[in-house]
Amino acid sequence: MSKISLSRYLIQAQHQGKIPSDLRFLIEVVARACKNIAYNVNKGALANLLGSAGSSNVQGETQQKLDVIANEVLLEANEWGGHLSAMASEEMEYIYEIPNYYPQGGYLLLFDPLDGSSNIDVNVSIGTIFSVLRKTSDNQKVLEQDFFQPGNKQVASGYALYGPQTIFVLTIGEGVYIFTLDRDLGSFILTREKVKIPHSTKEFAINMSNMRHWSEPVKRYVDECLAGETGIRGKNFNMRWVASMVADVHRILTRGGVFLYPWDKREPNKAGKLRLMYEANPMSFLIEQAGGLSINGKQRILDVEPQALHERVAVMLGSKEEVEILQKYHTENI
Ligand code: AHM
Ligand code: MG
Repeated sequence: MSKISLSRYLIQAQHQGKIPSDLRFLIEVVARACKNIAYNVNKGALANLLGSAGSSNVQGETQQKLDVIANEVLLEANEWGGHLSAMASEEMEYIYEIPNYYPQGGYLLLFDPLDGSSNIDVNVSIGTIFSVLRKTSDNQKVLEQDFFQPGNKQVASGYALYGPQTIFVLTIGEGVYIFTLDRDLGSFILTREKVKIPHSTKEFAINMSNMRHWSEPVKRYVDECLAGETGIRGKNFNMRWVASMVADVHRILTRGGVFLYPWDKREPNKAGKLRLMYEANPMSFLIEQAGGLSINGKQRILDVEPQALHERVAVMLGSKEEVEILQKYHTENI
């Protein structure tokens, strides 16, 4: 059978009435930008691209050179095609309206241009996360409030993973499809379709160094995993933590598992570390499309009504059975 490229997959989806042509174009442009980012990530020190950019983003985090480059690549690729009204990024305090000398489109694009920044300089997997919403208001000028839609309104989401292979993972609300970059062809080729996360697992992912700050339900859950086969769970668990959400989520999509970045007592006023609109929502859409669950403790993340562009949220996602246990512990703990 001939190989199916991302372009062919998207054109077929368009012909089947699953996506309109402007959304197809949008996703193709994002994927093209990810190829460009992959090229820069590969160059690394050879092109003097490692290290700090000497600036901070709105969250007060130091920006790496590649954070800044990836952000620029995504903005430049997406601003002229006529498919967008505006973009928002982890690296920009305010939304980026499409300049009026370019045609305007009906979509809003959010992204974390390079997630897992702490892994850039140590050559560990990093990725780009994106989320697509419709602009539903009629106002000519795009407002930040136009972005404040719950994740269940996303029309597409995905990520690119820059690891041993460059992988593009996508959902248009019709299951999860995985494409691998064929560098000889310059194309993303379909390598897995209709991905399903196993409902049960023996693997969890959490930054254990924060254990002393966790809430009771999270402590209880992890303690029970650590107790192994002689404990209440009756099985031994393994632990993984890449510190790149993209890589951790990709492992869960591939072989199951559960990922937690919960609220903790370090900064009690912060809902969590990860950002709702361009990290948690796009990943939650993928996870649910693959048969998993994603919650902030008690609530489905996709139902959270955003109040701010850079809002944070606690994240617990992955294999259904594990997330259900976590939800039960959080609900019992009221
Ligand atoms: P970033 O967007 O600044 O890279 O932060 C998000 C990353 C996630 O990819 C990862 O799951 C988490 O931060 C790791 O955090 P920690 O270093 O606290 O373990
Ligand atoms: Mg990030």
